[in-house]
Amino acid sequence: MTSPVTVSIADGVALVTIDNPPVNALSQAVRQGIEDAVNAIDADQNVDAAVLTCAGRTFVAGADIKEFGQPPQQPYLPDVLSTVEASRVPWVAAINGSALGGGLELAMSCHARIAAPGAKMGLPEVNLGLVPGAGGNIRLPRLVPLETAITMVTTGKPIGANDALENGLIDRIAEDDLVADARAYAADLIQSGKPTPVSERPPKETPEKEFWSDREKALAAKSRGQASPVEALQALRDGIELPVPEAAEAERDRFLRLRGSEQAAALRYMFFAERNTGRPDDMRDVEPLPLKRTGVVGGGTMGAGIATAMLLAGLRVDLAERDADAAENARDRVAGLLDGSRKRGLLSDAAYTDALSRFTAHESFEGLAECDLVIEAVFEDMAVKKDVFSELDRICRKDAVLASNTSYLDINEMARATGDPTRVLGLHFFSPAHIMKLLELVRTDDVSPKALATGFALAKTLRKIPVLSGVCDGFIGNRIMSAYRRECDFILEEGALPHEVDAAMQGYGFAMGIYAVQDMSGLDIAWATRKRRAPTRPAEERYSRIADRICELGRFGRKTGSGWYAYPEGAKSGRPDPVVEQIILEESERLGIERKQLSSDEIIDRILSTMQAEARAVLDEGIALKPSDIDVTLVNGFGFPRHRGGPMFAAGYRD
Ligand code: 3H9
Repeated sequence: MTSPVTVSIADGVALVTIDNPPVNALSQAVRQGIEDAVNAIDADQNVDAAVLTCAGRTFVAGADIKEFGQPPQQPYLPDVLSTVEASRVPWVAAINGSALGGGLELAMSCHARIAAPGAKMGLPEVNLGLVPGAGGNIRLPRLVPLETAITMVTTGKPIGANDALENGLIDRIAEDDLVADARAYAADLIQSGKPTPVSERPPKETPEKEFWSDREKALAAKSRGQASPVEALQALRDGIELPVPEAAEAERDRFLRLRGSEQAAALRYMFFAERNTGRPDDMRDVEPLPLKRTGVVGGGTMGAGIATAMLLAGLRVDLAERDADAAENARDRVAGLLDGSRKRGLLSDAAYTDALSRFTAHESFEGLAECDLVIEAVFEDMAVKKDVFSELDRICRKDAVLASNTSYLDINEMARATGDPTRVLGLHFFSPAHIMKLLELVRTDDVSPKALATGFALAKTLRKIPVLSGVCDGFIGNRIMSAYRRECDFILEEGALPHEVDAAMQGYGFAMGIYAVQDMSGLDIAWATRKRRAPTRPAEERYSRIADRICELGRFGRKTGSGWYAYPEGAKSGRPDPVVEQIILEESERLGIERKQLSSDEIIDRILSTMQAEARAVLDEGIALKPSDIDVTLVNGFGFPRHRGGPMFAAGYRD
């Protein structure tokens, strides 16, 4: 078998090229190839320097994650990198695309680094439940300031070439031809001599004990039970405080221990699950409609968010409202959201102006006539939505795809309001639509493969994670969420209070509990849905009246100053409210339930088993195609802790 690592020599410089598509991961063959390359170069007296480069669109994106479920195979990466660092000649890493994880560790084991202007560098191991495992904790704090090192290892966020240069992670940025500039750099080093290997340099800073313990405490409080951020901080501290050979041994032990952990297995599973939600195999060859002009109906929170998401992805957007005032408000809302992205530093002034110039708010549907795809985001009412669809059917191009952003309603019924149901599908965004990654793609009964393929293409353009769902009340996510929310209300009737349920969920790793979430998003829409369903609800079905009684008092959550919790003036989070407690106690009594204390574990068990039972029904009915799609939905749309892998993973499901 030919090696994925090749060496070619010209003018005393060896060009070492890694070619292991798609992302040049450090598989066993690549590690072996690098080690062989060092040995060959060291033995060749005609070679005075080496340039390490990668074929394809990126530098090395890290260790091969697929190998993590198996026993480590020699040569081990830390040893290979020590060999590079100990090479007789200077090595220059030429970084294009992304240098991530083991890829950045490889670059740091070289004697100098030059990057393309668009390159990104990071240590994302923490997101896989790991810590850098090949000297990253030793070399990084010898190149960059301590704070930069801490941020990089504990958040996993990559930095761009300019930041990398400013922080000392790289030495040069290439001007036009990366490899040519790297060769020139190598020639300079032949003249000036090999720089001191990074692991032989002193750490940039060596803080006191208290510094580390304070940081550890703060990080643990933020990590919601995920172990890897604190482990990464500790590994970095070892890298700074211990002698290098001991630090390397401690890092390796920590890496291998974490690699075998349940959290790492869950995060790895999520990594692949999120990349496996795309088009089903039978749709691989279907051509989507090219998306040049997109349309949105409705400029409320969802409509404006969807328009913003599309503008941020470079699309042209026409938004239709019912009159001039509403159109003006929609324009302000979209401009406000774009401005928010600008203030967070995600959008330059020029990009902001460009995005806004691609946006038009119309005071009627006529402005949507030339769109390739239109998404309606109007009030959740079937009659209103059907009117919108028949109007769109009349005005839009006959080949345009029409989509609904409904979160619960029957899209088949909406499709039947058009003359051509094959062009109708659901595109269910999550709020805030320009930030949340999840997009439920709802397959209506008659939808054409082309319309569905267009939905997948849109998801790709927006860099969102598409999950295919069948039509049912609430689709995958909201249906499962409704089931466990109902169960939580039963838990209240049986003995717990809202803040105890929320504390149990946060203890498990949710960012927020179900009651705090409801207060944040408002209780009125779900109340309207319950009222809509009341006439068809089976009399024998268990039904909790607690939420209805809270809504009857006009308590619709934060926006009204009270809901499941009270929000006294200026309160950032809700306070348990005796009014709500009284309603709960009265309901228990009315139902003849003797209240009993429920532990956090019992509460979580009830929530998880309800989620899992509903998830199995969703699978059995063919609403979701596979268990991992359900996990991706719950993690990305409903705050299920990623390091737990999702309810199906927690139930023992593995891909
Ligand atoms: C590590 O390095 C540990 C070391 O410290 C110590 C070791 C001892 N391995 O995301 P995409 C696949 S931990 C295997 O769709 P993009 C991916 O599954 C590692 N496969 O593209 C997909 O396959 P498919 C630290 C990988 O352009 C295809 O490549 N590194 C790996 O949107 C394309 O991926 C990381 O955590 C991998 N490492 O984004 C980086 N990476 O086509 C993880 C990707 O069959 N990777 N694949 O579905 C990424 O963040 C993104 O993939 C990247 C490209 C930004 C590189």
